[in-house]
This record gives sequence, C-alpha cells and structure tokens, in this order.
Amino acid sequence: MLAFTSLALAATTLLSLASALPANEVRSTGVTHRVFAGSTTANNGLHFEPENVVAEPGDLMEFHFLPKAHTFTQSSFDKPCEPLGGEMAIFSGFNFNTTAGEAPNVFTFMVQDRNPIWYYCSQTAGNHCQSGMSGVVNQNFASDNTLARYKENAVNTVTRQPSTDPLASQGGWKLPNVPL
Ligand SMILES: *[C@@H]1O[C@H](CO)[C@@H](O)[C@H](O)[C@H]1NC(C)=O
Ligand SMILES: [Cu+2]
Repeated sequence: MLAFTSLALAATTLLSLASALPANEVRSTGVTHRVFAGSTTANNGLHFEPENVVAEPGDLMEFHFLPKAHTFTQSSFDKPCEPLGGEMAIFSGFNFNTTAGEAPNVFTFMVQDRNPIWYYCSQTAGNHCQSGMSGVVNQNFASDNTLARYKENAVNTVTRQPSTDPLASQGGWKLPNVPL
C-alpha cells in the first residue's frame, strides 16, 4: 500500500511538472500565414482563402474573419464538420463576428508539426461546412485524403460544435488585427 501511495504521488508530481512546462516547445520561425475566413468572392463567401496551406513547425496560422460569423474548428479527415475530440483540438469560437470588413481580432495558432490539420467553419446558419467552407494545413499530398474529398464527404454531414458555449475557444490566441 505504501509503494502504491508513493507511486501515485510520483505520478502526481510528474503531472504537475509537465503542466508547469511551457505549453509551446516548438521554436517560432517568424513566418505567418494569413488566411481569410469568408472571402467575398469565392464560393459565395463560404470559403477560406488560401484554403490549402503548407506550413513548417513554428509557423503561425493567422485567421482574418470577414462577414458575418465564421469559425475555425479543427476536425479529423474522416469526420468532416465534426470537431476533433480532446483538449488539444483547436477552436476559435464565434468571437470574430463582423458586419463589414475584417473583425477587429484575429485567431492565431502555432503549427506544432507536419501532420495535417483539417478544419471547417461551424456556422450552421447556411450550412457553411456542407457548402465547402473547410481547409487544411499540411495536407499529405501522397495520400488520397485531399481537401476536395473532405468537401465531398462534408456534403451530407451535420455540423457539430466543439462546445455548448459558442464563445469557448482553445488551442490558439485571440489577438488584435494589426494592419500590415
Ligand atoms: C457571433 O454570432 C454567433 C451566431 O452566428 C453567436 O452565437 C455568437 O454569440 C456571436 N458572438 C459574439 C461575440 O457576439
Ligand atoms: Cu463560415
């Protein structure tokens, strides 16, 4: 019993040590990829632009939101329009609504590795995800998992939200939208 207790203690210590470490171990490259959510030209505005980005670990992805209310919501390839489970899934929340021009804040996260990051807009008014409002960072171009297929598979899905709170965001930062 004593051994068990000290093991449990050790595990707790390790856990608290791990959470004390800086969350981000990837070194910044200083490169920022800007993506516009809700283009006014392509696909009647239901579009991320550019929607297929290749990024290095340490690059920033910076989302600029156009009218009216869009989100960045991470998903798997296999389940379009459904949020990726777990605490590491990236979600902007509906914090970037705007009636004209770009929202005053951007949503930014740092790319951690070269694995694909699939994402969609979780706006259900107008079924943005089913209409093709989705994108990918670091698609594996050797695989059949293409963005075109993701969009095809999205058509007959039902959009799910990562949280019952539409403003809950995780995995990124809400930062002021600074002009270039
Ligand atoms: C943005 O609009 C969505 C509905 O599209 C709403 O749920 C959300 O609360 C709005 N966000 C803010 C910050 O008002
Ligand atoms: Cu949208």
